[in-house]
Amino acid sequence: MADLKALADAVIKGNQTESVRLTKEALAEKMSPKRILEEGLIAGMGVVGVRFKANEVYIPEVLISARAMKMAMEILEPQLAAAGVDPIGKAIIGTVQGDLHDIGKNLVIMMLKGAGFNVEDIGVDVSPDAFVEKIKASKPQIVGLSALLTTTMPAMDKTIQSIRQAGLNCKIMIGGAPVTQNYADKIGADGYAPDAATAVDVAKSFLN
Ligand code: B1M
Repeated sequence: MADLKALADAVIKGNQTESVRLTKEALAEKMSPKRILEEGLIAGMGVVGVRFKANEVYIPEVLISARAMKMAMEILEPQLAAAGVDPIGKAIIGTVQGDLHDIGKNLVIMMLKGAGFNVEDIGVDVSPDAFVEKIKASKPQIVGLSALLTTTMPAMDKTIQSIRQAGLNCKIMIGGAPVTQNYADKIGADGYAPDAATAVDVAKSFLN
């Protein structure tokens, strides 16, 4: 019988070979893809998120775990789609105009995917108009803006104004090293997260 606890452990330890092997084993035993996702991969990334928040593990460990999850997801995703398993929510995330930093954004995306969200990465240096167009095309419930420079924080304000003026119905979360809850309140963002693990909590709170 495939061991989902061992699969979760493989993700926690960032053991890519084991996460792939155990996912294949579980599928070969006809275990439901949803169960493999929830009790194996998401359970493992959930533990990583808790440890990251508690400063028990750091960014390199999170990236290694996320890679182990990603490799297993590549095997699982077609089976999930075939079984009609829906993601818990849809998000698009980008770094705002003028800003090329993407390491934090990518980490947020990995953690959200790890929590069961369908996430579209729209890249870096994304203009307010491009955000609006992407939201119109993809209709996400959640839009994430990342900025790492004090000089690009005003682009978050402009982007939020453009999204609101276009009348688009979505929750907006912002984050990045210079960003604060005060700034989020000031520019009318729906939520702020100081780190990738908290971003998952904020995104989930939007769904309720
Ligand atoms: Co840049 N850079 N950089 N840089 N860079 C900083 C940010 C800086 C603080 C360095 C410094 O001077 N000490 C400084 C900004 C100063 C300021 O504005 N106050 C700076 C500068 C000035 C610049 C340039 C202007 C340098 C120059 O050319 N003169 C230039 C700007 C280019 C541009 O964007 N237009 C530049 C360029 C670069 C590189 C290209 C070399 C590279 C980026 C590579 C890449 O991202 N692919 C780079 C890097 C790597 C950094 C540092 C060293 C590291 C940033 C990082 O990745 N951190 C950074 C100094 C530092 O932070 N020590 C620095 C790790 C990452 C996981 O953390 O991104 O904060 P972070 O993400 C966290 C949270 O913030 C949060 O979750 C993440 C995980 O917990 N989070 C979100 C992030 N986005 C979120 C979104 C959310 C929620 C949470 O919801 C949607």
